[in-house]
Amino acid sequence: MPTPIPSSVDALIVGAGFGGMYMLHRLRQQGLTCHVVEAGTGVGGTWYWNRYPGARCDVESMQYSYSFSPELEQDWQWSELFASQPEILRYANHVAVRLDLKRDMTFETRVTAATFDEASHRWTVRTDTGATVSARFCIMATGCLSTARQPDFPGVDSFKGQTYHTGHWPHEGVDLTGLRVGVIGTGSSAIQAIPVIAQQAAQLTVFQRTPNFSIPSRNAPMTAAYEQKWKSVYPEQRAKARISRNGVLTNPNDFSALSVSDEERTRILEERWASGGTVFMAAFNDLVTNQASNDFASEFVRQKILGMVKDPSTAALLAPKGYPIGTKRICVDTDYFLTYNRDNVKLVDVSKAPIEALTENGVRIGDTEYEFDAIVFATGFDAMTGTLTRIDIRGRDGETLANKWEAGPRTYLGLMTAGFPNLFMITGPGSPSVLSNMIVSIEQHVDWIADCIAHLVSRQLDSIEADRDAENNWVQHVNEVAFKTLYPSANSWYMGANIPGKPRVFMPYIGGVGNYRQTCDRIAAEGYTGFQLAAPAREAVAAE
Ligand code: N01
Repeated sequence: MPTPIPSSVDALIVGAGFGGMYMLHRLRQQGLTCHVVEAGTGVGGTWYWNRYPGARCDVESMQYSYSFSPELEQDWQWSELFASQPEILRYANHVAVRLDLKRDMTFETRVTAATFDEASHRWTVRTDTGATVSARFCIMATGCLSTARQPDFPGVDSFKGQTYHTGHWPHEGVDLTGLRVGVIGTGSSAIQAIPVIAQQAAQLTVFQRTPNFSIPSRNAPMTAAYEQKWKSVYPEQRAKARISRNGVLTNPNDFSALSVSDEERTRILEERWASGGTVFMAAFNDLVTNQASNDFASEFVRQKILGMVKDPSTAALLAPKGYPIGTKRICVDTDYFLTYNRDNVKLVDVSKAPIEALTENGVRIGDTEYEFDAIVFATGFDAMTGTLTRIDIRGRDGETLANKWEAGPRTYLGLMTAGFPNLFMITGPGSPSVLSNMIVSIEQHVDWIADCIAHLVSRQLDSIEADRDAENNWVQHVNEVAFKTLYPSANSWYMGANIPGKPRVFMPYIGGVGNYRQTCDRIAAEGYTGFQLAAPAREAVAAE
């Protein structure tokens, strides 16, 4: 029986991932009454849902963890350089127990609607269990990649075998041993899952529409020396990450790929390839802004792929072409390309001849039917906006968020959207979010929101709302910065390109985690420039 939801709170938080968990902790510390509503049966967000084989984080575990508690970061021990999904989920549960978060959380309950009442300046939030809660603040900690994109192939329901989506993997696990398995998609999730599935399945067929650039992770067991090295300098390292470009310490080279000789460029790329992981993209400072520089890095990785895959036609299909490296989310793998050297693995190119239908036996392309016992949809997410616009959120004058964002998301700083007072988003569109170490960006947003609410409470103000002009300027700025880079040239989910009919808008803010933090801090220090703070006060929020 889920914990009952109180009928009235100061702050209602939607989602019990890393954002919702820390938000609850901060606001409780400030004396607010708060409650978290979560669709899953437990905490962890992304790491609760994405349980597919091989799931792991591509940010180093020493950097992918909360930094707000020195005791927590010193106590917790990671077993690998890159933590696996089960270990990150254990960490999330450890934090929830340690901070006693679950007593203010209701699980197995999905928020379906949130309506702003102009007279009381309060939100009425509804759930799929019929609960209604009144809240002064509504905080969407709903994640950027939380609405799975289920493919709508004709005949999808006629397939007699099992289908799975990587983002909704069964909690009890799936035994694919000895089965004929099809995987549709070759994004980050598939690239992690395929090498593991290939070891279990009798036959694995991968349907690839767009090949991806992927860098070997070089994952390894954590050593005591490496862990201690980090833990002895955590405060300094965390401070550096907060003002870095992506919230990850990548030891970036601050010079152009064009400023060095051919030999030196190759030497640097080899060095990055050998050390592994996304730090590859920090080999030069212009890989995502200068086509010529990017061409070198793209070609370097293409040659690596061609060198790893034995069958020349499979190798040629796997080598990405037509978009610059890094402009679709760079992938990180363990033996992904080598997996295609196995006798039981086959690659099918669906870029020109797409999957037409699912049949009762499998997948049909033209006259060919591929027969399977199980099909894995690694087809991604309706990223950044999909979860928010699926909730019936209504602000001033009954305007819905889905309607307001019809031509693309409009936010001020990715934190609020005009016309929706006291509705905050953690890592919303228009903030660095998915272009950064998510935990660094989550902590920054939670701290900013908590400080903002403390500001309102201490001044007995009713509400805060983004100004339309400030929002327009921010949307324009987000767009301008994006179009100074190579990112918009790729058909990526950053651009909404993976969802038919979704507006093509570059959704995250690419101006850099450090710059963005400075902007948010300055705006707060100036008394929340670009926001309207409602006065006179009705009542002190914390005293409700
Ligand atoms: O999803 P994706 P994902 N027929 O959208 C293909 C994060 N993440 O779940 O590129 C055939 O990247 C689609 O093809 P195309 C990370 O931010 C992080 O893998 O549209 N194929 C694509 O290949 C990541 O970027 C980690 O042409 C179809 C694939 O499905 C994000 O999550 C691990 C198709 C979808 O790839 C999403 O990754 C995992 C069709 N009809 C995920 N429809 C780490 O931290 C779609 N596709 C390591």
